[in-house]
Amino acid sequence: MDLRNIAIIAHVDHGKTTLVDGLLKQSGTLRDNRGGDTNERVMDFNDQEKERGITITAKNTAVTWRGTRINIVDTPGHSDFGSEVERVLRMVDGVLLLVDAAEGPMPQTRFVLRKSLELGLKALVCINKIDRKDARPKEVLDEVFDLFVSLGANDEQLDFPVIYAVGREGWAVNELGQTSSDLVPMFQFIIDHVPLPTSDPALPLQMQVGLLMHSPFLGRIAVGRIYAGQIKRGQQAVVCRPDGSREQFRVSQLMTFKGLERIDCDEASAGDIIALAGAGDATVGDTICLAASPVPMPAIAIDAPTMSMTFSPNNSPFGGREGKFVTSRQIRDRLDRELLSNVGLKIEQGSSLEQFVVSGRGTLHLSVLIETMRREGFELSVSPPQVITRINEDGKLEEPIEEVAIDCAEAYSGSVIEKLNTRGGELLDLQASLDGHVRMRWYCPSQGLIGYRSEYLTDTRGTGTIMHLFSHYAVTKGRTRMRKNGVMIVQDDGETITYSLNTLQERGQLFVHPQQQVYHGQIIGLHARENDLVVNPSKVKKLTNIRSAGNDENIFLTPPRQFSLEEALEFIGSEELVEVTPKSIRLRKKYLDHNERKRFDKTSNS
Ligand SMILES: Nc1nc2c(ncn2[C@@H]2O[C@H](COP(=O)(O)OP(=O)(O)OP(=O)(O)O)[C@@H](O)[C@H]2O)c(=O)[nH]1
Ligand SMILES: [Mg+2]
Repeated sequence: MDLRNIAIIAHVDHGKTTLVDGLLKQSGTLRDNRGGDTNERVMDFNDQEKERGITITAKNTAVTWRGTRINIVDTPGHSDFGSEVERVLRMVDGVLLLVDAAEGPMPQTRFVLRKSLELGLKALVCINKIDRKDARPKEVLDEVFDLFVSLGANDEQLDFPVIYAVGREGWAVNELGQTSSDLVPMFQFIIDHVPLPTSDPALPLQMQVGLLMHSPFLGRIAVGRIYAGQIKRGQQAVVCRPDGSREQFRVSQLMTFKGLERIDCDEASAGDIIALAGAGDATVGDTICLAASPVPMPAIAIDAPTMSMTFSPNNSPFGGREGKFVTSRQIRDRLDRELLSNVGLKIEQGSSLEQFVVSGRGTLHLSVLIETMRREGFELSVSPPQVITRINEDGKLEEPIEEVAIDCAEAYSGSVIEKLNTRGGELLDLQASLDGHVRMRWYCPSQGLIGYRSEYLTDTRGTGTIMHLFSHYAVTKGRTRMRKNGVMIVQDDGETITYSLNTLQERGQLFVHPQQQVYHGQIIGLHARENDLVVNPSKVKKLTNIRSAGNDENIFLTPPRQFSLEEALEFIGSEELVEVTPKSIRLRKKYLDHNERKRFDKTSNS
């Protein structure tokens, strides 16, 4: 059977997964048994992907169209999951670069295209969402061309084929102005332009693992492309790791893809993307070879992480109340397991045996892991995100700098510029568009961007977009992130009372409801001033002979501020932690004891 291998790459939200839906449906691969709305974005099947509406892990599927099998890898567009894209590009022979017809190329468009061109992959361009009212497909095509040029594309790569699409309505056309009611032009486009796999079936077997899947029946499943040779069920094979170690196994099950399913097969040969059970501990980057003639492939290179957080067991007074897994041993085992499939992640021992420094691409990369762990029943204390610095050849400290792309209404641009300036940003480019919007490009230290997203959304009344992506390392200008305001810290363990919360809310913004259990050292509010304040939220009103203590009915409390996990992580300061359990997210001081904390403050200030 004819074969094509393609990855769909783009900036976040440019419509990759929606287009894959269309390809699955129109090739007749997806049985319509899910009904209604749930049939949308079927490749985003993990819980957090559904809830957040974004793709988190790269996944593969396959469709058959007029006798050709097309292996398709859907990739995430959010920059925090960039390593997911990097690791799968070696599995394919071409990429379909989707670009939103209104937004044009964005930072992640550049990143994924650069990675593809570096690997010498053929890039096909799809200007998507041409139904948008603000679509400007011709200009966007010019911008895409400029992007190829700026990335140093060769003549052949510059001569990229183009197609126009409305992925959500399931149609594509080769020229603007043409009409079509389906994706036939898209299938044909892929078959015409994606090079055939050139891998040689006569050479000894080489399959490199690019993805891992899990099945309750088969256990771990290794997914990858066969670069050379053939593989048969029942064969003796060997896993070759980049560190030189090897592990023999028997291929107990061999599968190819069809839509969301895996179909058993007896053999497969070079060029195809397959799944394999029984390969022991094989992990991403390992090569699977025949036991008789092993030829390992080089490891997959992935950009280094730029941000880290320290995970430790939850040692708050409420530790162990809500979770199943609470010990440092359990946390370490879980993190070790995560390393097997989460290729962009790095884990090191922290300053004590109980602490683990977990590094990744950004806050979201790490918070998705924390969220997964809490859903599994883990409790953790997590330190605030810290950028990973390095020392250059001249002995100077360097910090990661990100490229920031902003699109907001002109009226808000003043406050955006002011804020980013104080956060160490450097404005590169500013363009006003006809519709009263301003587009800006900035360089800003990663450290300065921590916590900025929520401020930005407030400043632009939720109407602006902001994207950022690691760009390079530069000598640090020594700005550190500081929350301007102090916090309100609970004095003694107890339960919050409406009466006292009412007095406290005059002094700042509260994070707790009445009748909530709190502990000493917990953070329950933002102080309106710069200093921290130790408060008593459990104070009962003094009884007088006229009124009773319970007379709280007339008190109106402003609803407390609720934090998502990411917001909590970006909110806390260096001597603070986020306590994460399956049921709660609490903020706390690292040193809960008030005297101990004061002692620490004195020593660290002197
Ligand atoms: N107007 C318009 N909107 C579309 C089209 N295709 C997708 N969308 C919308 O764009 C949003 C993002 O779609 P997704 O398919 O999740 O985008 P994605 O590229 O997979 O996003 P990530 O995987 O998170 O990077 C959704 O709200 C879609 O409904 C289209 O052709 N036209
Ligand atoms: Mg997606």
